[in-house]
Amino acid sequence: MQAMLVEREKPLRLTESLGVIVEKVAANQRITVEDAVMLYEDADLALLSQLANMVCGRINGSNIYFNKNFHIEPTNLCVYSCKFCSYHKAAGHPQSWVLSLEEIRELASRYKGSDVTEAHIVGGVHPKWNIDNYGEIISVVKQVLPEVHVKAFSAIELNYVFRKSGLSPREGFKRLKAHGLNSIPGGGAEIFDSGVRAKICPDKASAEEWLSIHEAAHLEGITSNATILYGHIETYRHRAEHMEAIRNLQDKTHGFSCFIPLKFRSANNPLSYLGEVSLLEDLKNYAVTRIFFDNIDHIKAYWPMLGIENTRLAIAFGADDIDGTIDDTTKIYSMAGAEEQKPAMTVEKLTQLIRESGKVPVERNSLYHAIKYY
Ligand code: V47
Ligand code: SF4
Repeated sequence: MQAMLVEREKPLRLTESLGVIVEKVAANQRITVEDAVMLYEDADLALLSQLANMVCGRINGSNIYFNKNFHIEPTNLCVYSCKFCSYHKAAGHPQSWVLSLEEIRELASRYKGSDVTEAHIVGGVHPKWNIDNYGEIISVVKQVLPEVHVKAFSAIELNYVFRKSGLSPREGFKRLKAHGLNSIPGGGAEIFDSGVRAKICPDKASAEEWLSIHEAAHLEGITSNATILYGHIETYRHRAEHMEAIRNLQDKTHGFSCFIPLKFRSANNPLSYLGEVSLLEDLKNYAVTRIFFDNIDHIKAYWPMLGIENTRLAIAFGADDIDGTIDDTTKIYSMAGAEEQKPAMTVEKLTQLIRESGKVPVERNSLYHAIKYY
């Protein structure tokens, strides 16, 4: 793979610079923030798809992963008020909820005897809950489903409750591990740049806090995911610097399992006036993300956010994981206007989607070990 992949009509200097990046990727070398910005700004989709597929194929072959999972969203009350969020509601609002432990037990019981392997638990930051409330939620799920992997609580929920309970992050994780916590999801990262954060989520945990929660998780042997929220007011440089911070932490801890680009969905929130970026921008972003992370094996195209058709395309731009069956148990994206208003997919549908993309469907567990090849 040489610089000849680059379009001929581009000005010579630009072609040469893109050519250097192509050669780096072909030689399995790390690209820089500057390179990523250049790919965002100047590379065409055909080149991005080729490069992303090269990187993805090197790591994952033809495998595309999914899992059998369900979500529990204990509450959508939240002490914060992120401007992109369509999900949180004030107490007493007709669309607000707080699940009791009995309701959580009942929800988990629906999956008893099924072959679901993961419970994804995440919600708003309840103003009154302490570390014991979070621990009890995990315990209840583990009592009903002892074999199921519990991936629970974003760094935002954890940062708030650890502080409130006077625990360092590592002490907090020790407590939750004793209840059965296995890993943590990637939410709350948004964009790390403090100027952007001040505008879109001024009152919640900072980039440094998000990163230190994940570092502490990794040091306690708890793996985690990482996200980026793109397509609002950020620049390409903000995206690239955000990814660099995550890549740097991964060099230290090796605790991130996957990276998940989350597209800003604009319905029903104070940033609605921004609208949404195009599908082409989504595909470009999957590709640059895949090319950038030489130390995170998996890039997730989260189908309830993207829609099923677009997920198929994301696979052609470097994504190798499409999340799971979900079973209509999450409201975060339906409330923000996503096409999938009742997100649920059977294994047949997931595997068909992957096969139609010319890839091999692989059911995975939460640590990305293959359970079954379809
Ligand atoms: O942190 C909220 C995002 C996140 C909107 O780890 C929005 O496997 C777009 O982190 N438009 C929570 N995004 C969801 C999350 C997640 C999802 C799927 C899988 C995993 C995983 C994690 O959702 C929030 C925020 O970044 N979000 N509102 C919105 N209007
Ligand atoms: Fe709360 Fe999360 Fe919504 Fe922010 S994104 S307001 S932290 S529920």
